[in-house]
Amino acid sequence: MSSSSKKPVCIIAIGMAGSGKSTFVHRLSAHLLSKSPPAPPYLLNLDPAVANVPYDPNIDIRDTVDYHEVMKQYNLGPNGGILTSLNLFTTKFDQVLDLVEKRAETVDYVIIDTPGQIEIFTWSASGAIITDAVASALPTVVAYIVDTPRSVAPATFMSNMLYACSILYKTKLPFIVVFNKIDVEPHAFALDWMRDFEVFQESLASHQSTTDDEGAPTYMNSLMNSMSLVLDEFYKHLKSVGVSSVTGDGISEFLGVVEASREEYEKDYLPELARVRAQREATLQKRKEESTARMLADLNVDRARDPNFAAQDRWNPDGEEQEEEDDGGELNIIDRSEDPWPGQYIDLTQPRARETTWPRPA
Ligand SMILES: Nc1nc2c(ncn2[C@@H]2O[C@H](COP(=O)(O)OP(=O)(O)OP(=O)(O)O)[C@@H](O)[C@H]2O)c(=O)[nH]1
Ligand SMILES: [Mg+2]
Repeated sequence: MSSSSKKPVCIIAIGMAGSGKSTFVHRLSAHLLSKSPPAPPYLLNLDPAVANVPYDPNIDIRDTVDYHEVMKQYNLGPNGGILTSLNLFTTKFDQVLDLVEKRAETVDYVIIDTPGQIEIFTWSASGAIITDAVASALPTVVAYIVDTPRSVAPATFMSNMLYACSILYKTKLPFIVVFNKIDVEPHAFALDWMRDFEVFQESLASHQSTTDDEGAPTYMNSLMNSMSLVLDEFYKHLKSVGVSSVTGDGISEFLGVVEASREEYEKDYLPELARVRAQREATLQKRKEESTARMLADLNVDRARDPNFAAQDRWNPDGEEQEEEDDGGELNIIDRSEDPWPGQYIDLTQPRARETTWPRPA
């Protein structure tokens, strides 16, 4: 793949807790490093609560926010702590984007690993801000990681797919369903279910607890039958691929799908982004004009009522105080590839185990 002319693709790994997001990011990174010549990706870890990540991130939220300290100071539980840490990190995300953009010429992939609790990223303001910011800067795809062995029950499969559906419609980004852990459970059953909803309904009917004591379909069964029809439409907008983050199976195929998704981003997402932006600008401009017109009308009424005051009501440029200028703020997002980084801090009491020794991007 050419790295000079094209912008890098950003892959956001999202998925249920334990579905294998971090392992997938690690496998993808190892795959890219093993290419000839090696194509090291730019890796971002957004999980503040993870003890060890199996890869060496270029930007790590843990370098900026101390999750335990956030929990203590704001008196929060684990999920509130992760959410607040992510919110705090998001306030500095412009710096992250600057660092990523600096690498845009030299990397082919920017890969983002998200926190274990899926809703913290997908249903929070900061998750939306991060996704939108990245997607406006780079071609972006969502890799929705599914724990295949845990999705063999039709009900679990369907709830996972409904979640995927909600993320697709929320982000509107190219979407790849990654059936992970196929070394344990091949994903052929999932493909069959997605291809033909009748096959899914048959599996549903033969599965336990879909009928009550009298043999009538349960409410759950009827609901899922109807939902499978809804999802049938959703499946048409999806690309899916089976991988094993442990053996590396399917990773090349995944990268092929990412390349196709880049085209989809350029063809569908970018024009839509431009349209929404233009619409927002037009609405804003209209509102500005309306409020200016209203203000001028009010001013004219006031001046007509009190002509003496109107004569004094003039702007005096000498009376204005100089506003203090913002110094731009210091840089406090750390790019680990630039060693040593400003404000480097090493907690000697808690050495961080970094087992992998992948060379960091030059
Ligand atoms: N057999 C097998 N195990 C896997 C695979 N991918 C991940 N795992 C295992 O699944 C478990 C969870 O993997 P993680 O990568 O930590 O999952 P995660 O989604 O990042 O987890 P959280 O961030 O805590 O939500 C680990 O024990 C992994 O070894 C796979 O392809 N095959
Ligand atoms: Mg993880």
